[in-house]
Amino acid sequence: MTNYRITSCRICKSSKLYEFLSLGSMPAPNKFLAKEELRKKEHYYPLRVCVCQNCWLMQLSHVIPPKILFRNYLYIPSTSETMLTHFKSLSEEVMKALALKPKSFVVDIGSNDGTLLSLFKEKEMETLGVDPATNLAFVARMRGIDTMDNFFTYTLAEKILSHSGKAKGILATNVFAHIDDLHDACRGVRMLLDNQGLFILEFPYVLDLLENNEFDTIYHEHLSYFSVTPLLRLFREHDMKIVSIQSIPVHGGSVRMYVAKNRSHYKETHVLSDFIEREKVKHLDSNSPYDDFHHRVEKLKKELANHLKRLKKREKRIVGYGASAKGNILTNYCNIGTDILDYIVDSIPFKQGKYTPGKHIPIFPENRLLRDMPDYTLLLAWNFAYEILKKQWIYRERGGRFIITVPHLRIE
Ligand code: JHZ
Repeated sequence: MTNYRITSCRICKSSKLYEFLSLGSMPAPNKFLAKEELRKKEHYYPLRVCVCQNCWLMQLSHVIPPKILFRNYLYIPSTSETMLTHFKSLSEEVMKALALKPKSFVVDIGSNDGTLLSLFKEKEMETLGVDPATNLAFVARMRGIDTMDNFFTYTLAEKILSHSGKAKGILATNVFAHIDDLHDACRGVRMLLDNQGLFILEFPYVLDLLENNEFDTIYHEHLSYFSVTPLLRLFREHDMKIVSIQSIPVHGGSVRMYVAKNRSHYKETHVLSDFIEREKVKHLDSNSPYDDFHHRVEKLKKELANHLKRLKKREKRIVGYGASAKGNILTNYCNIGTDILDYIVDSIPFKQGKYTPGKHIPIFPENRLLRDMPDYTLLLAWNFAYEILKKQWIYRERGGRFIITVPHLRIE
C-alpha cells in the first residue's frame, strides 16, 4: 500500500522543506492486530518530519492514503473521563460564544462516535457528524447522531449546504492536523459556515510538543504540527480571521481556536499577537528548535532503553498501560517489545485481546494489573497520567511504580 513523499508545503506550497527527524519506518499506529493476523505481512511506512523554510509549518514528509488510516478507526475519546469533561466544557463554551438557539445547525468534522455532538443535540441543536470511519459512524447513528461516513472536503460541504443550509458552528477537534489538503478543507468550511458563524478547532500545539519532548505524538495520522503563524496565513488566504485562541491542557498541550469569516462582526483577537510573539521568541522561524528537539529525542530514547534494560537485568517485571497510538510509536521507535513489556492493559474493549502493530505486544483489560502486580508499568498514555494514576492508586499503594517519559523520564 503506497504512500507518497510531499514535494511542497501543504500551506504555502514552498518546496523548501527541511527534514530534521526520522523515527524510521513503522506500521500505522492504530492498526491493532487480531491473533490470526500476526503471521500476515505488516505494512511499514516512513515516519519523517520536516519544517517549511517559508511559512514554518512542521509536517510529515510522507502521506499514507487516508483510507488506510481512517476507514476503520479504533480511537474513541469517550472512554476517558478527561475527554468527556473536556467535551462538556467545550460544548458549553461554544453554545455561549455563538448564543446558539434550539434548531441551530452544528457540524462536527471528525465526529468519531458522536460524543461531542450528543452534547449539542441534548440542547436541541440540529447536528451532523462527518467522519470517514464507517465503524464509528455506525456507533454514532445508533445513538441518534446523523453522521456522514466520509472525509470532509469542499465537495461534501456543498452536499451538506444544499441539504441542510449554512452551519452556525463547525467543530474540528483533533482532526484538522490529519487533513492533507488544508486549502480544500478551508474552502469547504468557508462555504458551509454561516456569515456570523464560527469554525472551532482544537489541535496539539507544536510548542508544547517540542518543549515537552512529545515525539510519540508524531505519527502517520498527524500530517501537520501546527503553530499559530502558518495557520494565520492559511485562514487569511481564505478570507477568514482568528477571533479567539487559548491554550488548553489536553493531549499534552493543545490550542483551541475560533475562526470566522472576515465579513463577520467578530474582531481578530488581540491574544493572537501574544502567540505570534511567543513563537518568534522561541525561534520557530529557524531550524534550531527542531534540531534541538531531534537531539533531545535521541537522548530520551537512549535513556529509556537503558533504564528498561537495567530493570530487566534486575529481573523486574514490566508492563505497559494504555494501548495508544503514541504508545505504538514509542515501542516501535525505542525498540520495546515483549522482551521488555509482558503485555499492555487498556480500557477499550475492542483493543483487548488484540496485539500492537509492529511489536505485537498483547493487550489485556486493566484489571490484570492488580491481579499480576508487575513491578513497573510504562505509561503509554501519558496524556491521561492524572486519571490513570488516580484510578490505579491501590497498585501504587502495593508498591507498583509507573514509568513516565514526558516531559522527562521519571518514576511515580
Ligand atoms: P489516546 C489520540 O491518540 C487520538 P492516542 C488522536 N490520534 C489524536 O489526534 C491524539 O490523541 C491527539 C486507554 N486508557 O486516545 C484508552 C486506559 O486504558 O490518548 C486508549 O486506548 N485507561 C485522534 O491513541 C489509550 O489509553 C484509562 O483510564 O495516542 C489512550 O489513547 C484511560 C483514560 C485511557 O491517544
